[in-house]
Amino acid sequence: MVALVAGMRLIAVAGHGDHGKSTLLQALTGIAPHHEEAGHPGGLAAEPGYAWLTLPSGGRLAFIDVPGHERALPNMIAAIGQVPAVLFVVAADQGWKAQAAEHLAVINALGISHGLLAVTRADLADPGPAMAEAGRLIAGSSLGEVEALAVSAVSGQGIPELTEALGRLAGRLPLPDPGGPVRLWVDQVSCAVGRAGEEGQEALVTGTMSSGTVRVGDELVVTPSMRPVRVQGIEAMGEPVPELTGPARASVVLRGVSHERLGRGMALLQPGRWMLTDAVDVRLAAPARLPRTATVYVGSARTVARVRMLSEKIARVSWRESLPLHVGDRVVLREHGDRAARARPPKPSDLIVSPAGGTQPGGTPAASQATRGLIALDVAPPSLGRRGSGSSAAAELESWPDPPAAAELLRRHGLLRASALLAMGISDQPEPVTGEWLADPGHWSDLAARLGEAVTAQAAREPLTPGLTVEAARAAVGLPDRRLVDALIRPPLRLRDGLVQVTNVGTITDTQLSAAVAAAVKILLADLAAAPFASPDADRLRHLGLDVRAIAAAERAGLLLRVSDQIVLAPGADALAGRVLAGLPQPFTAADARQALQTTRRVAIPLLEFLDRAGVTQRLPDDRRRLIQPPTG
Ligand SMILES: Nc1nc2c(ncn2[C@@H]2O[C@H](COP(=O)(O)OP(=O)(O)OP(=O)(O)O)[C@@H](O)[C@H]2O)c(=O)[nH]1
Ligand SMILES: [Mg+2]
Repeated sequence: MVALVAGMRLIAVAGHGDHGKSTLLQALTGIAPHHEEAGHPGGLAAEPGYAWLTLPSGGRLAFIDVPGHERALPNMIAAIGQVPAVLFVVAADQGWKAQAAEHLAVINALGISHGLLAVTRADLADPGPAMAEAGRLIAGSSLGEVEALAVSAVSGQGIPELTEALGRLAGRLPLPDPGGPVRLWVDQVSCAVGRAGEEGQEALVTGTMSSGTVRVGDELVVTPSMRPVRVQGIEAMGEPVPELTGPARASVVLRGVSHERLGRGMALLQPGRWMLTDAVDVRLAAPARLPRTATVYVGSARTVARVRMLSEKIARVSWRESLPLHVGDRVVLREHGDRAARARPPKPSDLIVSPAGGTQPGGTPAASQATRGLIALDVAPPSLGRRGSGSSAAAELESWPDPPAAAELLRRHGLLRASALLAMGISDQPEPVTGEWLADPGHWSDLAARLGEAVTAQAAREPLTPGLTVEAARAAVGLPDRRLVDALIRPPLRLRDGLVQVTNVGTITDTQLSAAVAAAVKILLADLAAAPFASPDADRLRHLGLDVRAIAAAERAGLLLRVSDQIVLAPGADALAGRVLAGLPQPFTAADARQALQTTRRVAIPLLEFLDRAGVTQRLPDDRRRLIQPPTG
């Protein structure tokens, strides 16, 4: 039994209201899809129903019967979000209708790619025209060309063929991943029938689980509080089961929480596998100009989101709630289409439908709203500061594959804990550089260079006591953990008596640089620490006694960076310049660079030429430049 349930394939049944979805499901499965909250004002089902079927092969299909009424669209999106396949139902005598189009738009936004078309009520009209029209429209969506069948729930025509086609569809679905991260989006909550005296500490929740395995006895956490709860019982396809693997529809009895504290839009999560986020960088499934605010549907939650377009295809979307989201997840965005919504955008209190479920506030005419699909690229995006940083972020994110992998996230974040990357949804990870820390290779060598610079600069400032404590080195490079300093110490750096030192520092300061030159360089570096691109002018150099020979010696010792004969900067100023220029819209002019580096033309031009030679920047025929080797971090 466990094996059979674990092998369940989940299929959503979508289509215009009253076209015969529930009746067809009953004809297929013998089960009248049970709707929890059947008391919808219009007399129509607002909540998803549920039915299941055992195929002759032994495989089992579970169906989510999506409500067709336009006011139930949020519930429809919640129900369909985790489902890998769709049975699209169109009535032969009615043809393609508004809600069918809405459902297809949601399916397309979610990127669902497996489906079947059933043209039902074929006893009432010739199914040909409806099949041709629906087939054509569906082919233009993420479902693509689908197998189409004419059926009648009344005469039984086509039902065996549809069962066979569903079996073939199930065989094409991706295999469930029992080790995937568990997330069950709650859409219905009720009071579990607990043992005497224990009421109030148990709840029965129903929802759709996208992946992973839940077992009786497991501890899960509930969003947004991340309060732990214990799984007391699991029911799937009408029977209690000891464990269940998603995608699946499940009812779970929870211990440790009262049903009054739970509601639609919350999720049950496997501890450690999720992070909560209120901002996400997304790719638009199709390029569009999004409004500044819109409603976003994440699993069974919905919220008003602020949208900042970073390019035609990339946006940062943020909201007030804390929602569990993974890199690669799809969410649905709907624009506030009608006048009423524009005049009064929904307040946060409107957002998540109350635990009682049922109707939603607003009742916005659904047909006037544009539905868009968003693919999460970074669920913990760095803050966007300066102007222009949005466009460089977009340029980077546009180059990411779908779905992004550890390499992309590390390139963007530089350093991440393995547990944080796992909670973002990336389980395929590189070897840590130390302990739990993962690093982007480019950023890591940049950090090693910065540590070397910090140690060398200190040795120049204090030639008699060269060496930084590990904590001072950590702070100088801006590392989040001292263990990273240890991991970065490689020749010529060494750790001696608790100090990070450069092995050859003694020889250089003593023999190659006179005390006077070392002192002069120390003064120069102190100036440059305050204004890294304010190279001293010829007068200042002469005044300090730094002639061409002394500067060359200091450069050999790694104490100065000689950009040209007249321009000297602190070691590492080139990398710093690269990082500053990376923040500019590309390509940029010399004047842009001068301004960003807060320096003069006297310094900016030789520095840019230096960076050109070093392969950091490239000079274009129109004299503008672009960064060809963006520094990481
Ligand atoms: N003649 C005929 N009538 C059908 C057939 N299938 C459904 N009906 C009728 O069509 C009406 C709507 O069927 P439902 O199954 O409730 O439709 P639905 O798509 O589930 O509707 P919502 O749940 O509101 O979205 C009912 O009166 C059914 O009896 C069929 O194959 N032939
Ligand atoms: Mg129905």
